[in-house]
Amino acid sequence: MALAMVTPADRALSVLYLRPAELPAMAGLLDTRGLGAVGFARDRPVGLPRSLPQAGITAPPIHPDEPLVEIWMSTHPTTGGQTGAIAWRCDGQHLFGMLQADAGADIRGVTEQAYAAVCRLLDQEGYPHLVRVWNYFPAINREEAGLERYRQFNIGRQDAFLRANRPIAGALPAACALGTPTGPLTVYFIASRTAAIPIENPRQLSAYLYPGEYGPRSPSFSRATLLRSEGQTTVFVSGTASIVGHESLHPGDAAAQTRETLANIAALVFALNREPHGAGFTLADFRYKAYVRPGCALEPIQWELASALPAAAEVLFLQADICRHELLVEIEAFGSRSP
Ligand code: 3EB
Repeated sequence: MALAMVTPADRALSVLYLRPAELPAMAGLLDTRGLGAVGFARDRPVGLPRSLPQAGITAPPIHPDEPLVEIWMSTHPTTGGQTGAIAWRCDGQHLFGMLQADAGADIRGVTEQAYAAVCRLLDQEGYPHLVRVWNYFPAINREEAGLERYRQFNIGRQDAFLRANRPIAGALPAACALGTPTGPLTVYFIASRTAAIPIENPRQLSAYLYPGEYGPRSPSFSRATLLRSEGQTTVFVSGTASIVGHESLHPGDAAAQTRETLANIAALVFALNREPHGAGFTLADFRYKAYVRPGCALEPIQWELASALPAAAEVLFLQADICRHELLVEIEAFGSRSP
């Protein structure tokens, strides 16, 4: 059973979540229309489709409580290749890429190299616009050489964008950055031949403008991106947490953090609605991925989401560390409409 699927339109992106046992029946479709596969499990997942860029991430699903595979699909035939450490696949409009690198002692340097490789690939293949990036690496909140690893990651990411002559404010991809207990740095991304429209959140300071108290370099991401293609409007909502302005609110209170996060997502959808192609999007047009810090009870978070989101909204809960130690929950979303 597919847990969810976005209705495909012409040259459209969709995402589905499958149990590993369901993959063999999908093999033919994945070979022709698949863009990439991401396994979420406690351990290295088995049986990911070998024809696609793929990796396992040790952010285990906690609801449903079983390994899941996130599959990005196109409605058009896909082709791909391997460029250095990056496995990629594209459909003429979108390029999906997957990179893993040993995240040992120098997360800053490893991040910079990874993002430099991503920028080079996108320019070479003619999909220059980074629309959405997912980042996962171990011990995200650990201090190393006097600076938290997440803050080091931000230096590496921004330096790579600067060296590639890319903007570090304004036209940035939607993103998320989560901590895992083990494993390498995993960066996977969706890029486009055409530029996306960045959306900022009226309740939140743009992350790329965060003041120095959150680290020597600000995080390089937009609150959301809106991508128009022939037959589809796609919206990627970045990881969103209980941050208002630039401050974390409700430390230690997961239910209150969830309510604040939902208020942030609602405000973002309001901002999205002011864009010509974003008009009419509602919370019902998205599917959600909620990251919950280990040791934090799931039920209050689930309850807050159930009372605020439309009844049919699909939410996948994963366990992961959030990039500020006081944050317990972070929620991202993907939505699409056609035409
Ligand atoms: C925040 O709003 C919470 O560094 O790529 C959310 C989304 C967060 C993306 C990133 C970080 C990132 O600052 C953390």
